[in-house]
Amino acid sequence: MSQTTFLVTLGGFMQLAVLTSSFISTHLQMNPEQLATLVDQAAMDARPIPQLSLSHSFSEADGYAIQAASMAHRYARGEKLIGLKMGFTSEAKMKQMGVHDMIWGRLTSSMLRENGSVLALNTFIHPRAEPEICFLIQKDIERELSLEEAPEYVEAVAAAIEIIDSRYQNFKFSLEDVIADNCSSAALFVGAWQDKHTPLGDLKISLMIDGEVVQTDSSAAILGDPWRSLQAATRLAHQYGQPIPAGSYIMAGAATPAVFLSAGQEVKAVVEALGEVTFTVEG
Ligand code: OOG
Ligand code: MG
Repeated sequence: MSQTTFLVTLGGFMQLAVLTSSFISTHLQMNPEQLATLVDQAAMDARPIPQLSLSHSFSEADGYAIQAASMAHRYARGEKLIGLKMGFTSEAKMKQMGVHDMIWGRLTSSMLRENGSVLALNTFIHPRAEPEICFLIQKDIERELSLEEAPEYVEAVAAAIEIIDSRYQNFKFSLEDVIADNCSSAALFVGAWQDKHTPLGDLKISLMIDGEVVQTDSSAAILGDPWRSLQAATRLAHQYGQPIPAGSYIMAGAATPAVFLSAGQEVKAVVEALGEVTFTVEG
């Protein structure tokens, strides 16, 4: 090959390379609204997608913007905001998922299931259950509350189970990814409401499957006391401009790792002093 031919060939190749990479980057660089559509569609189709952070670099604040945009799709379909959930408020959860900070997401009317009901698996990708504590809000919250004033805004507390179902392949994500995916929120079951004065700082929380305890810990694993999780929820909601109206549910986050579900299981969470909540996986 003469030197000229070589240079022409090299030039052509480089031009092609530039064209290809600009095609790939315009194709991959989606805006928050387009990324929100991806996670929303994955949830609707129950089909996992690659982690967004593999093709896009974005911040936690961007993750919350994507989450808000994906929720707008749900509201447009008629789902109502019923509350908020805290995530990664225990060491056990952070360790299981390989992340380092707490997060918050939104709960909608379509996620709330009746205690004791049957959960069909076909609308989920790879659902997991985790035992939780839920707060029922009594008065509108529009600012960060102190730990001391929080009880005044709460009506009752209950044992709960959260179903999480990451829209990402293999349930693998970065903190930004999981925030964008509304913190894996998929469904929740709430037990009978109990006196809000019940001390929550050191209650035994267990998840049982078919009568056997599969996870157990103390509620102290949740930031030392689940009330701290509620306090953090008021801080984060205020920071991101999300009001918490009276009647909202606030999930404090799991004290234990989450457990994959399979057909036919009887799942129950038992929280000392608060009672139990249960569902059956369709078999
Ligand atoms: C994210 C949700 C975390 C909790 O209770 O810590 C969460 C996930 O683990 O997929 O809900
Ligand atoms: Mg949870």
